Formats: sequence, C-alpha cells, structure tokens
Amino acid sequence: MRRLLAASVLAGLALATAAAAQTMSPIAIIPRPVSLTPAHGAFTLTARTTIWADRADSAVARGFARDIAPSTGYDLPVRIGVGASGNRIIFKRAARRDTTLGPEGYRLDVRPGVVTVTSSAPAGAFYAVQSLRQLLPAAIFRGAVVPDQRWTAPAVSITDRPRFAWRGMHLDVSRHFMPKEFVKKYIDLLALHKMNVFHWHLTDDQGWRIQILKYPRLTEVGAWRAHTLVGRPHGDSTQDVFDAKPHGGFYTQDDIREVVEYAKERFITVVPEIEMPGHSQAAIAAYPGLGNFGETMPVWDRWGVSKHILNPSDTTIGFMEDVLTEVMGLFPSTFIHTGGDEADKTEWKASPRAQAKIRALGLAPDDPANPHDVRAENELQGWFTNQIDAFLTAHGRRLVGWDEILDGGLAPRAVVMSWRGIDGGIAAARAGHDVVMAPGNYTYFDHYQSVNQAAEPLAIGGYLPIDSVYAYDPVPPQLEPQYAIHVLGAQGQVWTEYIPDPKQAEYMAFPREAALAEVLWTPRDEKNFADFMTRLPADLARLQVLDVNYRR
Ligand code: TNX
Repeated sequence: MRRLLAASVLAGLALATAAAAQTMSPIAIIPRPVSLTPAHGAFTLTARTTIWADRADSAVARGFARDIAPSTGYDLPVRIGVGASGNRIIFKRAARRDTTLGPEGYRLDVRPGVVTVTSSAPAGAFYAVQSLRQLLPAAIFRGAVVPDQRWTAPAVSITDRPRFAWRGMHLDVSRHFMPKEFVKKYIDLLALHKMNVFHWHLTDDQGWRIQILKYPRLTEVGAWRAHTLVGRPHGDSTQDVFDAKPHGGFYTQDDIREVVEYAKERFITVVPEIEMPGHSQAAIAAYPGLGNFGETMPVWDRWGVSKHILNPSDTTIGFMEDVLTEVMGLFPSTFIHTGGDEADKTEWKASPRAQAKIRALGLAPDDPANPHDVRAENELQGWFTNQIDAFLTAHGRRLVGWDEILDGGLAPRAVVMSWRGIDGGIAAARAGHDVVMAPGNYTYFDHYQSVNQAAEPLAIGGYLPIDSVYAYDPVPPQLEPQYAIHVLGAQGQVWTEYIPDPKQAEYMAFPREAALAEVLWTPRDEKNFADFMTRLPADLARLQVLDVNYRR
C-alpha cells in the first residue's frame, strides 16, 4: 500500500512536471542574443508582481506593463526605486565604468521570483523587455485575457548588444497607401525584433502621402490617382488593363506626429523619404510649375520609372526646402531621405531651362555627338542634391539618398543607401561616406519567396528566400576594414506596386524581416541558419497570435 501510494505520488509528480514543461515556452529569441546561459527554474509573472525602475527606465517599464496587460489581465504597478522583496522585475542602470553594453545593450537575468534588467540606457532596457516577452508563452501577445495560462519564463542569463546601429525596414506607402493603424502595427513588429529604423517612403510618382500645410495641393491632388494597373504592364501599353477604382490617401500632420511618437516609445527612428528630382510625378501633377515644360499631368497610374522629373531651378529647390522645413518639424530624425534614384534625364536634356542651368553652373557639357550622354545632367542632379544637402546640414540634419546620388559628386556628410547591388555602397564607404546597405538580391522583400511563382501571389519578380536573407552580410568581404566602419547597417525594402494592402505587406515582410533582424543584431560568428530555423517556429507562433499574415 505504502509503495503504491509512493508510486502514484511519483506518477503525479511526473504529470505535474510534464504540465510545467508544456506551459514553459522554449527559449527561442530572435534575433539570437550574443550570449545566453540557461539557469535552474523559472520566473512566473503574477497579478502581484511589482516592477521597479529608476526615472529614466520608468517609461520602458510602464510600456512593458501596458503591453502585457491585455493578455494577463494584470495591472502591474511600476515603482521608482529598487525593490528588495516579493515577486519582482527590476530595471537597473549599469555601473558608469561598465562600457561593455553600449547604448543599446542589456543584461537580462531571469530567476525564480526575480527578473533583473541591467542597461546603460533606456534603449537597452527596452531590448531586454523584448527578450523577456519572447521568453514568456506566445499567448502573452494576445489582445484579450487568456484564462488559465501560467505566465512562466525559463531562468536564463543573457548579455546582449547589437552588431549594427542601423537596423531598418522600409515601407512604400505611395504605390499603395497603408493606413496609420497598420504603420503602427508594422512598427510594433519591428520593435519586437529589435529593429530601430523605419524608413517611410512617403512620396513617389503614384502618390504624395504627407500633408504639407504650405502646399495643400500636394495631397488634395497628389494623393489620389484615378485607377491602378491590374497585373503587370502589358508590353504594348494600349493593352494595359486598369481597375475602375480611384486609389489614394495621405497622413495628416497629426497622424505623422502620432506615428513618430509611437515609434519613439519603441526606440525606432522614423526616417522620412521625400523623393527628388525623379519619382516626383505626383508632386508635378499637383504643381505643374515643378515640371520642365509647364504641362499638366495626372498622378501616375503605371509602374516603372516616369519620364517626368522636377525642373532644376532655384524656385524648385526653394519649394522643396519649404517642404523639408515642415518635414523636419515633424520628424526629429537626424537622417532625412531625399530619394535620388532613377531620375530620367530625358527632359533635362530637352529643356532649354535645364541646359541654361548647366551652362550657368559651368558644368562640363555632354558630348554633342552622343545623344545618350547624360554626364552633364547627372552633375546637374549632383548640384540639386548638394543644394538640398547644404540646406539639411544647416539645420543639423543629414541627407540620405539612393546610390545614384554618387553619380554627380556628393557632399561628405551625405549617407548613401546602396540598392543597385553593393558596389555603390563599397564606393561610397571608400570615399568616406556612411552607408546603409539595401541590395536588391538580399533585402528586397517585394521579391518572390518561392521559385514556383504560380503558387505565390503576383509580385514584381525576383526570388529572395529566407535563407538568402539570412546569409547576407552587410559588410562586403572586399571592403577594407578601415572603411567597414562606414557601414551603418542594412534594411529591408517593401515596395508596394504589387502589394495592395496590409495583409499582403505582412505576407511579403514576414518572416524574412526576422532573418534580417538577426543579420543586423547578432555577431557574425554567432549566426547559424539551422539554429535560426529551430527558433523560427516559436517566432511564427508569436506572429500568429499578433494576427500577422506571415508566409508559411
Ligand atoms: C526600384 S529601389 C525602385 C523603386 C521600385 C523598386 C521595385 C529604388 C531606389 N527604386 O522605385 O519600387 O525598384 O523593386
């Protein structure tokens, strides 16, 4: 009898352990921390957990309490100071002399009864919170109370800091407008993976999406197009098919402020992009005087590179400076992106005004025998970019542009975003420019995720599977170490010609964004694709709870 009892107690224990194991989530943090050591036991979050922080970390601590409130139903208090007893989470400042963590690093010690976060600055505390959320069951991300869930995190010691300072994701809201609510969700998802830059592509040929008070027609006219191309362009443009639905939308300045503030609370810098002088047809549609020949034109209804570009006059520079003045008022980011890609030079070559400007600036003329020579026009674009660069620099900002801005000679503080492969990035870094890598073959999330295109929703083309994203190293192997410091990081691009809505944007961005996050955060030697794939299912479970339409 005694033995039987003992056996059943043991069996009961085994059952209890199995149940505990089930509620305990696997350790599957993305991006992979620099170092992670499992310890014994677990921490369980309860309705009586108290959170302790100094004033600097209290916003992060309150953010954590707010994030976990819907699923747990707990309203956890945040106290100023260092709690010494009870079930608790403590945020601490690292000792001043401890420089190992850097501005974004953290230590996270999870033990039975107490979680300790140590960081040199609030950003590190925020990233510790992201790791802690990923240690808890995926249900922590639910938007409504989850009954009967034990909120347990396995005991671990983590020391962590990012490899790169620029960990970005881009979103094109010009080709298809994306509502503010989705932009905030996107920012949440970036923050979860410790990304810190959101590059907001706000203007292009097909739509101007940011309210500018001084020039209301930019959104009254420029934010709307009559219809949208259905499918890909037909070779013969008279055969192109359009939907019959007007498309458009824009963000008011209040919307922008709301998004910027939301991002800031999540340690994400919003880098706005205002395209010039190419990819500007929506602006010219609104203000025909910005064009080269004064003609009226609609906001563009096709994809590709419009032949219309801004005229290179002082008046146009002044107009764009007015726009950027409002932009700088809305976006505290040091970096302001002014596009610069794919500026078709045909109109400048044909325009007497543009040619007069070339002569007035004393630029070397094109070879008259070669109608395709656009060296002078490229230098004219260089002049345009440098005018804008000087303006931004005078206001304490730094211009960022696509790698074409290198073609016409470039001011030293300007940052180059290398998209036509990596050569532009290498050349820019060697010339002393800071660089953000964005090469199509590794970071274009508008490309297909399968070789079997028929099985995928229509996309622009290309093929970029998640293992290629993961294999990418933003520092090109041929770049000499003394220039490698100019590589600030990299970012993923979500161009939306063939991405009509948020659900499709999620499908293209996730989970490739998770792979890129690890490229940008984890030390090169700690990267391991097979290991990433063992952690990915837990991350997908989180995305599932967050209602993300990730690609399966
Ligand atoms: C090129 S990338 C563009 C975009 C398109 C994209 C499509 C870049 C700087 N310009 O305008 O949307 O290709 O993949």
